[in-house]
Amino acid sequence: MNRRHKTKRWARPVTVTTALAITAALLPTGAAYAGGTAGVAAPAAAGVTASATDAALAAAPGAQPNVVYIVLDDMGFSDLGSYGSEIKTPNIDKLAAGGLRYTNFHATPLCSPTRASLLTGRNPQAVGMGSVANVDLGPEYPHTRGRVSPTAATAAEVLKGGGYTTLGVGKWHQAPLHQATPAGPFENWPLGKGFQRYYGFLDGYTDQYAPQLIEDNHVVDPPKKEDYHLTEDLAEHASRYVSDHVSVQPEKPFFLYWGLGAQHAPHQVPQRNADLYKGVYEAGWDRIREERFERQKKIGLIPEDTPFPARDAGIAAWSSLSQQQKDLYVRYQQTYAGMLTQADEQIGHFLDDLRKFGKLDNTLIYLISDNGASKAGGENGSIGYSQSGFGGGSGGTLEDKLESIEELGAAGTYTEYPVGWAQVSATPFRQYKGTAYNGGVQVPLIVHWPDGIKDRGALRTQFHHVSDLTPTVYEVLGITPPQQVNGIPQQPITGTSLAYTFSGQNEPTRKKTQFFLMNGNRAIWSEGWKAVALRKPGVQLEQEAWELFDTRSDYNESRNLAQQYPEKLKELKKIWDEEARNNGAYPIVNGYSSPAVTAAAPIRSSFIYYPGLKHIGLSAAPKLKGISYEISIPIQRKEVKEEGVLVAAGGSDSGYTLYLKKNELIYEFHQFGKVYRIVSDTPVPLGKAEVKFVYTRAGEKGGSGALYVNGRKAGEAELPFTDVRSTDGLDIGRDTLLPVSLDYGDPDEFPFTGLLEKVEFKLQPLADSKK
Ligand SMILES: [Ca+2]
Ligand SMILES: [Ca+2]
Repeated sequence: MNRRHKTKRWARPVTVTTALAITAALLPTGAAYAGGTAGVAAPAAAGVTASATDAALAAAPGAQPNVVYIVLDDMGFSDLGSYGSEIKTPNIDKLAAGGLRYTNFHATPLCSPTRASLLTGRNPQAVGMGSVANVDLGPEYPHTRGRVSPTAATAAEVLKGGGYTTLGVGKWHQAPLHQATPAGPFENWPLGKGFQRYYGFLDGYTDQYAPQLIEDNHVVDPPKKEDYHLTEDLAEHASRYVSDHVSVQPEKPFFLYWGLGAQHAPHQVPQRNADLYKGVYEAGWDRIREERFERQKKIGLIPEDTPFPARDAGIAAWSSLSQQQKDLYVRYQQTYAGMLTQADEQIGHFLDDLRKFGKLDNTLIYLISDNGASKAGGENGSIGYSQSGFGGGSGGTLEDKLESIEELGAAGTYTEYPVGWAQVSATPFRQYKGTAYNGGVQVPLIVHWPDGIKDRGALRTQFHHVSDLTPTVYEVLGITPPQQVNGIPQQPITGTSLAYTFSGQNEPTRKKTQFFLMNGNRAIWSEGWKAVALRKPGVQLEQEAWELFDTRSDYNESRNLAQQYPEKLKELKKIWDEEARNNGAYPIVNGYSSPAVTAAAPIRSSFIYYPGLKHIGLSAAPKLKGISYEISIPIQRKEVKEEGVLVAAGGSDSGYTLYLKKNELIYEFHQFGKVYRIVSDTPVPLGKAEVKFVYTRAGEKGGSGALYVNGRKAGEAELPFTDVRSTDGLDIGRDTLLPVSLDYGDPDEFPFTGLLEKVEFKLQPLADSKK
């Protein structure tokens, strides 16, 4: 595969502040904190009181703590230094050393559901986010709408009503992606959900060098800064938003939500940062996993008697790998680790700013990961979409990846580490993102609040869940969430505040039950017992085997007691069923494979786009998969040198572009290293002209593309398909972010310099094809 990029983005030197490093070994063990001084903050001013009306959301009196949620993505339980890792995360470790680390904290198995749960204090199905925001099954499936129901106000809405300034940066993934257009609709965008300012991205992931960005209710143009990286950009915006706020309204508290793109794929970081880990990962994933495990015991994060889980069946012993494989796999993990160190550094800059503003001690900060480590990179990892099962590509061969090893981590790639490293991230657990085993849902939680938590650097072992974090904030702020918001009656909040753990080190958990469901993967935790069932395609739900664990004596789910305690399992399955009913989780669906995935997206067979339209994400662009269609574009030119892109989608890894250059009309389709190109056989006349691309589907597989100039066929080629998979979307009159063609030449985005009247897509009526 030969994937070139318009610019190489490797140059930026990154300094890692090792002086701040607190190695895991230096952090005291949990045992050392027995009897430590503990103090819970008295609830701040009694602020807001319960009422059935919106009017009850009166401003809270002053000196309220500020609140910051920092959400890392797809980062496993063991990846932070303070959770046993060799990865350098000195700033986050400092946060841990000044606050609390939780050893028994759980997210949901996936991105959007965790964020919905975090922001609302409820279970994801109950609020409409049973799957990711990409999946909107329509009104018949209220548990899977790709959005948060207005019956479950977010922390931003409630805190804004309580007198807070509400700020957000980074990953949103809480609006159905068919609404991610320059024209909304906006009710599920951050500003529709209680944020007053927001800068970030709507999708579940984006290219770190060429991200699809929004600010407030606007799609914004791509960053033009040399050596740009999204993680730095988000940190700068987080700092600026807070700086603006404290400069102008220092007496008023703020709430900041910060969702990092890190550590979701694509794993992209300047080479210099990855190079920090030269010589580290040659030890191999078996050895690194053992070392993390031993460190976790030493820190006291995991019980002494925790058994070391066997290597997964699908992962090769490091010693059995070829040198070429080792070289490739080491590069992936260097990139992953370098990306996390960069994220840590940026979090450190933000925390330094908070300190400068005099706000660090009076700010309650949570830092979590939204789910466990991802195994989507498969056996060999991925460098391009073509190599990623997640991106829908073929998976690619080891040879493909070795061939593109120098591209690893660069702009336009979809770099993701192989499952061997995901198991290291999951130490000491089994399984990954997407399942309700510990490896999918047990994640770090660090709470830092010097004014409210006197116990420093201590561990907390109580079972808790991401839906408990916002209820905790309401409790410590003395805010009773209103029964109506915007005139809409609110569902009860089901999370359990963990504020009692701020002082109560040894107090048993107040959580009684926690229910998990993700694409048919199920689990229930109840008073220390946990039952888990993994969805098996083709097997009836009722026939699936459940495993049973006593988590009080079995920290990492290593002893299945289902045979030994059938009655206990039966009881837990009954509780699961009750919880599923209480949370509106039936019928159980697999969001990805459901035929109704796009049911709620507007179905149209005609799209007319006018010049000046901002970038549109692929989820909201015309769907070209498996259908015949045409794109017709009336233009007007005075001179031959008027040229440029008429319409383009995606980038050079996967994308199409229709452009004029040197008086020729050119169509290119790029897919995973292959380039299909059609060039008009006659010049495009000056003056008014209509150019057209027509794609004709031929049966189940295959098809052909043709160019027309003023109604006359001007070129034709076989084209097996033309649908695009990319972090980049659709542009009219230019090609932003990742350029599709390598032939544009110098001008940035290669904007069309003639007159472009409109770009019209006419799709084969969808009734004729599968939706
Ligand atoms: Ca995630
Ligand atoms: Ca592009």
